[in-house]
Amino acid sequence: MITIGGSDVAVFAADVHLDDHDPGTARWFLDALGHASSDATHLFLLGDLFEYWVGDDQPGATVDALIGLLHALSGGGIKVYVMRGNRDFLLDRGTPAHAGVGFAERTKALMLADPTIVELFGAPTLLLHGDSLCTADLAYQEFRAQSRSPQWQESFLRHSLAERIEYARVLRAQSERSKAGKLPQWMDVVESAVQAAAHAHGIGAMIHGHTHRPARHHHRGPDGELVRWVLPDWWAPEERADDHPQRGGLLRVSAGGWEPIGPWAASIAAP
Ligand code: LP5
Ligand code: MN
Repeated sequence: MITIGGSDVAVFAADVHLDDHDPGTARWFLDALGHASSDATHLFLLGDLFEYWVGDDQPGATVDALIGLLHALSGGGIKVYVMRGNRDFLLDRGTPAHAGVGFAERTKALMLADPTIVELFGAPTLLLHGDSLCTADLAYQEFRAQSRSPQWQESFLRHSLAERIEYARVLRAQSERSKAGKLPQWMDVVESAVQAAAHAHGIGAMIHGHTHRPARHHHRGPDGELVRWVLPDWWAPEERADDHPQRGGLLRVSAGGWEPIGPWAASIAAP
């Protein structure tokens, strides 16, 4: 088990949705990671780092910049962990024709299973992307089950890069259309799924993203108190109206406590 304690500093982020079409968000996130890395010992990226991921041959200046930064952080002694999300579940799954180096090797990051338990300053803490807790979204859960099967992934990865990018774009558009017809509560976590995960793993804290509803929740369940941190999504495009503030932020955990950093901090009440 990954154990974090003593003078360690762990930093968490999710849902950055990096893409060449949004250089503003990419620059902001890379800057934030650069700053946070001045005293971080562990960095956890909990899914949907990329807008989509079609295989480890995915091209792009933003991809290259992020890979370069993660490689530099790893080289500087920071332990970098990457969990796959629902947009980038193909990270480090290769491509059939890919003789080159995979995502984990290029970044020197460790890929994390979803979910993963870490010991965080004495508290067993469950890390997840968060989509597995959205059990009321039946259409999504069906798609999730299908697209996580190794057979489906293998057959998808056999397509050319151009075809895979086209599929990803079509699916992204379909996802936006399909979300417009869903009730907001279908796209949030389901309390019974949260309680079941806490019970199954015997944890008292949980950190996830995916829902884009940043918060610190306190749940009371049969096994006692559960604190659930929901990380924000990142959004700071260059062409942004002033009445649309940028979204994003990191969660920093040290012996001194849990500290949201960035715009989302203002929305989190003191414990
Ligand atoms: O991502 P977000 O926040 O918009 O919405 C998610 C759910 N949507 C997704 C899809 C991703 O956005 C796109 C993933 C791109 C991956 C690229 C690589 C693989 C390409 C594969 C190409 C076939 O995860 C959305 C949830 C929402 O979170 C909230 O939880 O509601 O779920 C959906 O919109 C899914 C629809 O409800 C059902 C989609 C059925 C799609 C059928 C296509 C089958 C294709 C497979 C056959 C080859
Ligand atoms: Mn997600």
